[in-house]
Amino acid sequence: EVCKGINGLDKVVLREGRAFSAEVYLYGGQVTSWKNDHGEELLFMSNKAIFKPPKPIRGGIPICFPQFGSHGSLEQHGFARNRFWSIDTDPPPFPTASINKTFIDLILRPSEEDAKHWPHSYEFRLRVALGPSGDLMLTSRIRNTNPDGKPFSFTFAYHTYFSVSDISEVRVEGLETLDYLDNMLERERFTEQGDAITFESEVDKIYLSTPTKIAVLDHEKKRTFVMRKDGLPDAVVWNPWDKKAKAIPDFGDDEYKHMLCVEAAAVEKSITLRPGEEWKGRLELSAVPSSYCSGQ
Ligand code: TA6
Repeated sequence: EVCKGINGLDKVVLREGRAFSAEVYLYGGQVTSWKNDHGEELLFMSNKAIFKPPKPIRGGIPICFPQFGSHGSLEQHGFARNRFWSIDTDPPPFPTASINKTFIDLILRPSEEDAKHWPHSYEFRLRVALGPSGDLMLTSRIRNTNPDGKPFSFTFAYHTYFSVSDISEVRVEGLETLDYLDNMLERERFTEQGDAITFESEVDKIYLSTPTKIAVLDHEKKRTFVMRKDGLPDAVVWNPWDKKAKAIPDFGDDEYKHMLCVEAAAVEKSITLRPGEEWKGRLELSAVPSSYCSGQ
């Protein structure tokens, strides 16, 4: 249902089963909560998150569009996460994948202000769906509606903040041996070593041509987040660690220990749409019990 969230901002709550739930704010079209059947919160939300436009909300799943990062003319990660979306009452038929799910359809349309910096017309439809087993699915459909025949290009990310018990006991599987651009070294290209990725310092890497499925294993909780993606070839892995965390005003000093961003993205190669063309990017998250013991 639609209700008032923090600071009176509108949010939609989706519920399934005993206690599965998800929340998405119209501000930013941002998922801010995803709970399992025990009502446990699975996404990280900073205690210092500022739910006040035009600041982006620190946590959940910010939408980075039409630009990932700060390498362009727009604000960092583009404007979609800093705008008010509306509920889409007449969406075009969505893929059948959403059948028997509880979902909400949101839409973002260009504003005069944004057109000054990104002079294109588009429709960005976002469906947030909660499956009967509590899996969370985000489907973005972006269409070029330029009347003047002009194509446009964009980069994109679902900037997902996973909640983890202890970052030093987290492992990521699925990115081994892949090339990545290191955002801490001017996006210089490297190749990842051969075994699962673990964390002991700041990391900010854009993995390229990644598999559909990536796993984030939380040792203490004996829980694995499984991320499946379509239309999003890259995956960004980010933890600010202590020094960077202290420098981020809406991020608690110690909170880096309890979060990891693994982001389904299209960064290395931008996506180009001609008028009338539509791009679809899907993210599906599930949280399953895992028998992972650290150091394995
Ligand atoms: O996801 C990685 C990243 O690009 C990092 O470089 C860091 O800036 C992070 O995004 C958070 O960006 P934000 O604008 O939300 O503070």
